[in-house]
Amino acid sequence: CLQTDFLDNFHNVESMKVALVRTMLHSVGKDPEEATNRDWFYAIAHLLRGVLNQRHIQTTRHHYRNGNKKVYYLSMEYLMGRSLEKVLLDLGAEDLVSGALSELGISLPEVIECEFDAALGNGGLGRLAACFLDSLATHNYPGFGYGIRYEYGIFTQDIKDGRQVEHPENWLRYGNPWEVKRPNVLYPIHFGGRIACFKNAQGSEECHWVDTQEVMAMAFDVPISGFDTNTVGNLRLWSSRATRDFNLRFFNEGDYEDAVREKTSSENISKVLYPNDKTQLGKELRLKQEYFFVSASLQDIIARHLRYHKSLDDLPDLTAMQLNDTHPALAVPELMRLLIDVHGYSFEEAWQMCTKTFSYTNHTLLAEALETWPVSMMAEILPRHLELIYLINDEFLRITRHSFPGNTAILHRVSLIDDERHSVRMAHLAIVGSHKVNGVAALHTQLLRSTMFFDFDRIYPDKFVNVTNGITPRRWLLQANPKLAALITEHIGDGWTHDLSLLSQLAPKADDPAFREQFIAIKRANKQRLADWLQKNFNVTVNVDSLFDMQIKRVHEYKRQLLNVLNIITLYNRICKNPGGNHTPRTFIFAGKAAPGYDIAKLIINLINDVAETVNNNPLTMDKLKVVFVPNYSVSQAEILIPACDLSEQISTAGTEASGTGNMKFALNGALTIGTLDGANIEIKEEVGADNIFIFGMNTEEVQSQRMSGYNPWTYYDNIECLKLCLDMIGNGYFSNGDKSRYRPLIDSLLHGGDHYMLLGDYESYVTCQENVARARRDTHDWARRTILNVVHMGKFSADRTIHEYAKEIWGIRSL
Ligand code: DL6
Repeated sequence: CLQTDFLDNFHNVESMKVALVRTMLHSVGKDPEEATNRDWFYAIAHLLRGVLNQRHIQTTRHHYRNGNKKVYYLSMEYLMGRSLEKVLLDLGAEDLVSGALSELGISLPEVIECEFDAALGNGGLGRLAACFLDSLATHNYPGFGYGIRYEYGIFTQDIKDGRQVEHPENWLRYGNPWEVKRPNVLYPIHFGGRIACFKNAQGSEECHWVDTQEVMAMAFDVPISGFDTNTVGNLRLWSSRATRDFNLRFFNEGDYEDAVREKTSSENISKVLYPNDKTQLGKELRLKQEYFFVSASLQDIIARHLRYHKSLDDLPDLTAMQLNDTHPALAVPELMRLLIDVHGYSFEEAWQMCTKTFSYTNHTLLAEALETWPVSMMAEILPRHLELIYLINDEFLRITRHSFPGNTAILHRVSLIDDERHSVRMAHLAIVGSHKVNGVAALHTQLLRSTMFFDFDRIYPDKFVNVTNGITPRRWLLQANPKLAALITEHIGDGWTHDLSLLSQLAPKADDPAFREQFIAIKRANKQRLADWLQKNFNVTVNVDSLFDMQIKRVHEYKRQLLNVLNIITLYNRICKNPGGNHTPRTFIFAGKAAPGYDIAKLIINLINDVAETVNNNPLTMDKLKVVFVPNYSVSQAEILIPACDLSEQISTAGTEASGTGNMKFALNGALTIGTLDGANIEIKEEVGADNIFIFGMNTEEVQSQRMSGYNPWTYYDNIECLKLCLDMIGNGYFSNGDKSRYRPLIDSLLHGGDHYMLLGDYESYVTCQENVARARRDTHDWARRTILNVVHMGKFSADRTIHEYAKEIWGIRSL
C-alpha cells in the first residue's frame, strides 16, 4: 500500500471531486448539499492529511533504515499560521482541488479563509521555528519539532476607543484537522516531591526523586510537508492530562470537588501561551510548562532511540537537539537526570553525552528577556534538577577556576547561580550544557561575544558561532505574492523555490523598462488587494497611489513605533502649515500586539489610533496622510500586508533587534527599507547595496558611546523646534481631546526617564531620511529599479541557507 502514493488516487478533477464528497460524508459527516465552506475546509484537510501521513510514515522508515542522525528542535513557540494553502502548494494539488471545488460550486479562496491561524507563538522566535520546519522538510533533512499544544494561542486583539483589548483565542474550537491525537504516546511528568538518598550495592550513594505529583503528557502530531518533495516531517505537540481522568481516590472518598480540581490544575499546564514577548515573569505555571514539554520530549526521544538501538551510548552520535532560546534549557538537567537516575550512567558520562547533544540559540540581547528562576521555586517544583544544576555548576566553576586562577570575579559572573538574587541563570545553563551557541545575525553574535557573554567567549573560544536568520521563500513569496512569483518564474524558471540565490539571475532586469512596468503593475495589484481587504473588513479606505509605509511587528519600546509617530506628526504639521506644498501622499500602516501587562506599549497603540483620528479627519491633511492601525496582526494578515508594502520600517535602536525577519520578508516582496544599522538590516544593506536602502541614525558604537558619556534627551528637545512641537502636542492633549494626562507616561519616559532607546537622538536623522524617501519615490521607475534590486539580492535570507548552515556547522546532519 505504501508503494502507491495516496495522492496518485486522485489524478484528475473528477476523481478529486469524488474523493472530497466521500470525505465529506465519511469523515465530516455532513450532506455535501448542505455543507458550508468550513465543512469543505475540514473535508479537504482530512483528505490531504491522509496523503501527508502516508508520506510521513515512508519518511520515518527511510530515516531509520539508513540510521541517519536526526535533529530535534525544542521550542516553546511555533507561529504556523494557516496550513491549507501551504499544503496544497507543497503537494502541487492546488489546481486539482480548486477545480474539483468549483465543479461543486465552492470557491477555494473562501474555504481557505475558514481556517484559524495556528498562532502558538508571540512573534519572531515562533515564526522562525515555523520557517525552519518548512526548510527542513523541503530539503529532506531528518528534523522534527517538539512543542506545546496550547489550547489558547496568542490572544485576539481588538481595538476599542483606540485601546488594545485582549480576548482569549480558542483556535481549537472546531478541532484541528491536521493533527493526529496519539492517546498511547503518553509520558508521566513529575513535579514537587523530595530527594531520597541511599547507599547502593556497590556502597556508593544514589539519590532519587520521590513522592512527586504526576501529570501526563499526551502527544499530538502535526505532519509538516515540504515543497515539491515526498519528505514529510513532524511537529509533536504535548497536551497535559490528569494522571487518571479523575483522581479515583478522591472520587471514591466522595470528594468530587478535589477530584475535579486536581484534573483542572493538571490540564492547565498546556492551556495557554504566555503572551509576553521578551519579559520574564517568573510565574510558577511557566516553569511547569517549560519542564513539562522538555521532559515529555526527552522521554520520547530516548524511547524512540531505544526502539532501534541497544543502548543510549550512541545517542549523541545520532541525535542533535536545538534549544530555541533558554525556554527549553531545563532539557540539560532533565537529560542528566534521565541518563543518571533512570539509565545508570555516571555523572561524567552523562555530562559528555549532554554537551555533545545540545546546542543553543540566543534570540535577544535585552536584559529583561534573560530567564532566571528563583532557587526557592526550583527547589519546590524541581528539587532533583536543582541538585543536578548545583553539581554541573560545581564542575564548571572548578574548571573555570583552573583556567583563570585567582580570578574570583569571573566565577561570580559566570556561575549558574546568582548568589545575590538567589536565582538560576538559564542562559548560563544553556551555554555550559551546549557544544555550540549561536546568535541570529552577524551584529547580534558579535555583541553576544563582546558584551553579554564576554566571559563565556573567553572560557569557550570555539563555542560561539553566527547563523543569520532566514525566511521560507515558499510562504513569503510563492504563497503570499503569487503574481510576483509567477513573473520571476517566467524569467528564470522555478529553481528559486529551492535555491533563492538564483534570484541574482534577474539582476539585469532591473534596467529593463518593460520588466519594471510589470513589477510596478504587480505592486499596484497587491496594494489594491490590500485596499479591498481593508475596506471589506474594517471599512477603511486607502489611496492605492499613495506610498504604503508599514511598521508591522510586536509593539515594543525598542522597536520605536513612537519614533515613526513623531515623524507622522512632523509631516502633519508641515502639511497644515503649507497645504499646497509638494507632499508625497503616504499611508502609514501599523499592526502589532502589545503584551497585556506592558502599559507603555499599549499606550503607544492608543497614541497611533488617536493620531490617526486627527490626521485622517483634518481636511488639510486627509488627502496626503492616512494612518491605519490594523487590529489583530497575524501570519495570515502579514501575507496580505507585506506584498503591498512600498516602505518597510525597521527602525529599532542600533544594538537592540537581534535580527528581525520581517525586514527580509518585505525586501523579498519588493519594498525598500528605512532602517538603522541594527540586526540583519546590516546584512541586507551589504547584499542590496547602500544605494538601495535608506539607513539613518546612530550605529551601535555611537549608541554605546552616547550612553557612556551621558545621553541627554533635553538637548534634542530644546534645540530641534519641530521635535519640541510634536512632543508638546502629544503632552498637551492635542491628540487626546485636551486630556493632558493620557500620554504623560510616554512624554515622561522620553524626557524624564532618560529616553533609553534614544528616539530623540535619532529623530532628526530619521526625519531627513524620510524626506529622502519622499524625494526618491517621485521617480517611479528608479524606485522600481531599486526595489527589483532588493528582490534580486535576497538570496542569502532564505531559511534554506540558514538550515544548511545549522545542519553542517552545528548539528552534523545530512539531507536524505
Ligand atoms: O531570531 C528570531 C527573532 C529575531 O529575528 C528578533 O530580532 C528577536 O527579537 C526575536 N527574539 C525573541 C526573543 N524572545 N525571547 N526570549 O522573540 O527572535
